[in-house]
Amino acid sequence: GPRRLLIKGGTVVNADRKFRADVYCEDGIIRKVGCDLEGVSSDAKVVDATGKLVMPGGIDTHTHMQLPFFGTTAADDFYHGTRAALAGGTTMIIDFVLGGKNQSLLKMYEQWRGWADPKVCCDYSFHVGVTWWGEEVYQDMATLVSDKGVNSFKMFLAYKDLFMLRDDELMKAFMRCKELGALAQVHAENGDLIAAQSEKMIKLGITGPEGHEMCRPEEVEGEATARAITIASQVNCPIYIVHVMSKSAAQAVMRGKEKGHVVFGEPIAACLGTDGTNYWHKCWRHAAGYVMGPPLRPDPSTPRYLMTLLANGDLDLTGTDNCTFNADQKALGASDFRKIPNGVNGVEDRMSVIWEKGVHAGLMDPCRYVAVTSTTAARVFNIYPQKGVIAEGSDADIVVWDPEATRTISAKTHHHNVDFNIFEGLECHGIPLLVISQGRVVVDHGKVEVVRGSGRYIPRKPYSEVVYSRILQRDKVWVPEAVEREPYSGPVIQLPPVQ
Ligand code: DUC
Ligand code: ZN
Ligand code: ZN
Ligand code: ZN
Repeated sequence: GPRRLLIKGGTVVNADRKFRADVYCEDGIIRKVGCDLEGVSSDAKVVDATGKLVMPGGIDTHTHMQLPFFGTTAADDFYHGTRAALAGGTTMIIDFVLGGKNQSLLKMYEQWRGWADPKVCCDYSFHVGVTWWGEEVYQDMATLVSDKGVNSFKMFLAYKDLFMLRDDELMKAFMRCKELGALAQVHAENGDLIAAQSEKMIKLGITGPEGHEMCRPEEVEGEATARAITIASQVNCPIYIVHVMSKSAAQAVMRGKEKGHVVFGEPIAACLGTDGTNYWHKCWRHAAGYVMGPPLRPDPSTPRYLMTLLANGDLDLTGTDNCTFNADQKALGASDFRKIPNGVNGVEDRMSVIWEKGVHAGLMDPCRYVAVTSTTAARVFNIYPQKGVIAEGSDADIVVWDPEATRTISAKTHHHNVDFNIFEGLECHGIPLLVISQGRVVVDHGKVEVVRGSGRYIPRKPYSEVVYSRILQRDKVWVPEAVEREPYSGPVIQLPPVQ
């Protein structure tokens, strides 16, 4: 028979408002939201949400499950990674198809689908990395948009020789994204500066994890962020800055918005919940555990600063860049920080960390919390209202949240397939009592029961109204014309020949 679920007595929290209501789901879809729905079905499983919040499940905009990287593979695969996501209240991830130069985007997309589909426990989607430029890429982008449900592409200004694009290539990629109605995402760090300065750092004998941050300080991120926004604005293309890690990068995003550009900023759980002082930790394994690109910042006031901007609307939505490596993988860089696989955890703890540092700390209200953890992601990536809202007709991806209960984050109890947690010891208010994916209870008071391979690939259509409305309007206004005037007829000075 149909799968029926009634969530009784809770307070529904959407991005726009909070209200008391029961939520009735059937076959993975929210069918009714309203008061006193117990008469709706006699054979529904009933869960009591009295005194609790009923929120749309989290959408993590940025993960790298089982990414082949630094000669190894990220420890959380699509099974462990999505299981950890669900355990923490995230019911959808958007991962990245990401390979090196000259690789076929289409073939890689199929390869990633092959990895993910048999393993994913929650719904998911893919961004695709554009790491080189050519006719084939240009064509593949169109096919990915029209046939494969991809509406976002990530370009890199860092990882020289591996992923990095030159500015002219970045501009072409922006123009193509705009043509296709796809969203242009940018990893903004200056890859040339990083390459030169990291070599210098090693020569100076600074080979430990602190060198990773010292050779790419936050100005290196701020410069690339401003440059990417400048280039996007020149071709009137909306732009999405992934992993905004520093005050400098956040300020570049704010400056872009202030000038009227369509810029989205995505801070991640790591930079909202911890900081780069950890690179100076006496224990190498501890310090290396935090190595990621861009790095966390040693200025300890950064997390609260970024959270404040996120609360205000200066930054927009959150992901994690979840890309985990075990201590023995991190040890590939034991004598040279350049070889430490870049990546940290986050997919399991993002919802709790943002509740703790955002809502519990008094910086944001529950509606804004839902916006930055779910709704805005759904809107920007064009899967709203299928995702990101508790409403009739939407997918039954739901979290029943206890805002007062606490838990202490630890690698001992997390669901990641990795032996380290960057939030170790952080006590968080706010825990997911129940997590519901496709109308099925997959987390029940700490008991995690997921179904391998049950997650669906969610195709996304181009031209999100949110992303493109202002741009399309501006294109109509901006029609430059040459001034009509008499041709110049005066004397012409003969310049001396160039020596
Ligand atoms: N940064 C990371 O730390 N890991 C994956 C890719 C990236 O850009
Ligand atoms: Zn990146
Ligand atoms: Zn240690
Ligand atoms: Zn990433």
